[in-house]
Amino acid sequence: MHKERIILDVDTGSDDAVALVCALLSEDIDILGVTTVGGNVELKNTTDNTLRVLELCNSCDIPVYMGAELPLVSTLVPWGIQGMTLPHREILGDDKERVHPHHLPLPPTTLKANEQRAPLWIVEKLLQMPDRSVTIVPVGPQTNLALAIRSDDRILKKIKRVVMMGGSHDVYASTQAAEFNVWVDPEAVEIVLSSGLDVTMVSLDATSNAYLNYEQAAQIRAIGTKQAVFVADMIEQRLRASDNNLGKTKGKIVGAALHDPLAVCAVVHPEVLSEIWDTSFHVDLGRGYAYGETVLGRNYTVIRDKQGHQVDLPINCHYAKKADSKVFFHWMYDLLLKTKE
Ligand SMILES: [Ca+2]
Repeated sequence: MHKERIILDVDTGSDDAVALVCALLSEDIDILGVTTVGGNVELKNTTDNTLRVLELCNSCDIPVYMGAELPLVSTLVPWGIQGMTLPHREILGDDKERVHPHHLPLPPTTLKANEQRAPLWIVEKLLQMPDRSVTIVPVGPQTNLALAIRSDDRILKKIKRVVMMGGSHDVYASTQAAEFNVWVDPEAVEIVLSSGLDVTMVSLDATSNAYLNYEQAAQIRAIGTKQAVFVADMIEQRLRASDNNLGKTKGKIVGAALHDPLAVCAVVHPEVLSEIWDTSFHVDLGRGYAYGETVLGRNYTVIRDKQGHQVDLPINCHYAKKADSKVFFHWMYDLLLKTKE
């Protein structure tokens, strides 16, 4: 059976951890390697957390490569909010209360990341691969992919497509305008969106639309394996971290979005996504209130070619606005059920 060859780029992270578990369990996916980036927590933690998840899934043979700790540009202005926040992620509170614990509640591991750094490995690995054969799945800031593209643009023809978790159109996000993964490294995402690659954006709108609840967490927990119990723990941790929860009914929290595994699901089950706009999105790089916003290319701005004819903005992504939470949950549940075998 044809497997999707992927490189999973993570900032693990509670939902990255679930994305990893699902990707490792899926028989439809062949993971060439996992690359880590600073984001939800610092790079040393995202890497350690990633290795712990690999051990949980008995997948110690999957190579892990550490990537970029800091974004390309956004922290360079000392008074910029990214510059004040991102280098100081350790002070943000107790692990049990956080949406993203510094240390996942898994045993420490002796597994180590490879010596080679992620952007260099991405270039080296992709150049060995057939054309259009690898899907890149970034579910954190896209610094590693942007650095790889800028290092050697011959990799572009090796990439089949990018299925990213990030961007938003309507749903509230890290700032008044920006979704977290794009907000951390806006320039990196713009490099990817401008690269000509086939990009599917699994947006915050879509992931927020496919939230999971306590009942579903209990169903997963009842499977009883260590992987299922861990995933249930992560869902419940996100449900408890109330300030990041969605799906409130009469003020009561009924659901929590698990953003990153939805992107993995979309790689092998594209039908989980709906309201897909083939359109033009670009990232605001202006360092004002909208810095890091994914801006929809409406036809308000008239662009003319050299002959004066109006031209449409080129389509640069498939933007998924909605997702089916039932398809998403059953995919995850069925994968975890296999851990009983
Ligand atoms: Ca993430």
